[in-house]
Amino acid sequence: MRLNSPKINIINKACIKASRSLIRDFGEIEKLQVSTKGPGDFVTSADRRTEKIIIEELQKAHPDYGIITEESGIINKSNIQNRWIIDPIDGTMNFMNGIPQFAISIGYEEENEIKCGVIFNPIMNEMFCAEKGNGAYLNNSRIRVSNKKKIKDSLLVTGGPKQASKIKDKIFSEYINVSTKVSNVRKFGSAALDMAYVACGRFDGYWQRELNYWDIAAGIIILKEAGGFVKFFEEEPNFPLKKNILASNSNIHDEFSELIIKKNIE
Ligand code: 2AM
Ligand code: CA
Repeated sequence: MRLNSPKINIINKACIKASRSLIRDFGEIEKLQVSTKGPGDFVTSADRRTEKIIIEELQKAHPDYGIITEESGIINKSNIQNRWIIDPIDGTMNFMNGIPQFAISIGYEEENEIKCGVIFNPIMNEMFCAEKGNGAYLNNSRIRVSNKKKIKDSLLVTGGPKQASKIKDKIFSEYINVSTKVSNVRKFGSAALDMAYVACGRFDGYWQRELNYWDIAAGIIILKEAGGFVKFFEEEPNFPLKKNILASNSNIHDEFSELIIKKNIE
């Protein structure tokens, strides 16, 4: 059994096409690491190339849809009804260091709600996808969140702070506080894959501050369709694309929310 719908098929096709050059680029990274210039510029062009292929493919199917992307910003601004939300390489720093923990992430939003999404790690050949009402899948198999009952037994994943963060101290102390109350915490470096891994039960929960909408758009529907709960907190109305997110299986969600959210209100 696999998820088969017109929208998912369009996104899958764009992912597969874009991943061909991305896989090739990833193969070149190792050589660049020993050069004096380093892989920085190369990664930026890989990012742009991947995004261009994805946009071309999606526009072939729906030229009028709005698009929000990491590299190109907003396209077809007037269409806010139907939008693609694209991150061509999520986990850029992993990609740049030759670590195969990165993904293409594409979500489809209709009337401000994410309706379907795909997260594709081309190196591991793992494609996570979901559509509202039709479940979540990893390649051809249905996925579900874990069944862990207690936060104290949970394996969580998080990310940040980014270098430029103004709330580094807050993020570090939150990390310490959470670490003492759960089984363990991981930092894997790709928000999209972190969400996908909660969806398939590898992690029990995920939280992160200061993300962008494209990092997690596809993950929202994949997680929900896998039976997970997603919550945004400390939202900033003037910056709707900035997100603080908390996601987990349904059993630990209340306990987890209290740990992150209540702690910061006190
Ligand atoms: P990126 O790889 O596309 O930059 C790492 O903790 C996660 O946070 C990644 O998904 C990363 O996305 C995202 N992120 C968003 N903004 C970031 C920033 N300024 N610096 C580092 N990671 C950032
Ligand atoms: Ca990203």
